[in-house]
Amino acid sequence: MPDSEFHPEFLSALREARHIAVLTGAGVSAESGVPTFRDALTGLWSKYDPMQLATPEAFARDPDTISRWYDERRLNVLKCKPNPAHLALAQWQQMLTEQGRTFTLITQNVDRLHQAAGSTSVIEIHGSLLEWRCQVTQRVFEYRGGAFPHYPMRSEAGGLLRPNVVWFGEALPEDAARAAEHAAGFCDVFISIGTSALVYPAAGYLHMAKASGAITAEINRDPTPATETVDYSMLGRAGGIMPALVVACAAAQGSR
Ligand code: BJW
Repeated sequence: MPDSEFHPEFLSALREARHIAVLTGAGVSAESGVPTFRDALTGLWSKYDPMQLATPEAFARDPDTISRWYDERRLNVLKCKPNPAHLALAQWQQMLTEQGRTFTLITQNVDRLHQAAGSTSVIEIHGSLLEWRCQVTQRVFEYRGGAFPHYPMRSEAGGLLRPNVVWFGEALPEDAARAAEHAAGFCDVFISIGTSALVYPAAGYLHMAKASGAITAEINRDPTPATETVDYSMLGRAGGIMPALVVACAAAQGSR
């Protein structure tokens, strides 16, 4: 996407902004080979509905199947590398921080690819696939090894190990939720990237930002329920648009 295709008033808002907040979703990792949440079920898993699997009730009913699903996804994520969208976001954070501005990255993604790209202080509101939590002690283990030897796994305390992600009906981690809400209410520009904007409370952050007076934008392959609400909508691949946006911002800043 050439710079000239970004709305000049959007670039001007980014140039003036002191605080920028970005919310990312599965679309940002799609070009790394991580299936999006709603596309995640292929092959043997195609008979399942992801909305039914990502619940505490499903794990209680069938911990074997749910552990297997998450372990397969964990093994896939470990093979994936950050793509140009992740790298551009990390570069943008560094650039803005050096200019004394704040950049807050809130992610719904559970793959840790933002961190692998070099982003720091990432707010993970839906947890991480690389971590598992003992249901008895609540102790969290990061596990980057090969497939688990059997399913479900138990901790040394005897508790079932569950993925340390946030399932439907569960509360978001308190610190992450507080930090995300603060960033949404405090920013001058809020950008939602690669998310279907269907899952709350994440989808509400954009509305919070707008209500607090921020300029809002969306970058997504397909239209979403937020498309009509945002000030600027850019339809396309995050891996194409994000690097071009960061270049355009650097150029606009340099010409001040
Ligand atoms: C590209 C692209 C490319 C592709 N470039 N783009 C208010 C209203 C209605 C309902 C609720 C509400 N508040 C709460 C609810 C209930 C529920 C909810 O939102 N339900 C809706 C489905 C209706 N929310 C919850 O239950 C939340 N908890 C909660 O509110 O708790 C309250 C509570 C308080 C106190 C005590 C107890 C409870 C929790 C939500 C947790 C969501 N967890 C998941 C699973 C994580 C683990 C896992 O991965 O398995 O998080 S669900 C799933 O959705 C995952 C994702 O992070 C999340 C968002 O999905 P995302 O990222 O948007 O992905 P997709 O696949 O949907 O979309 C990808 C997009 O990318 C598409 O649009 C493509 O076009 C695009 N794309 N390629 C750019 N290259």
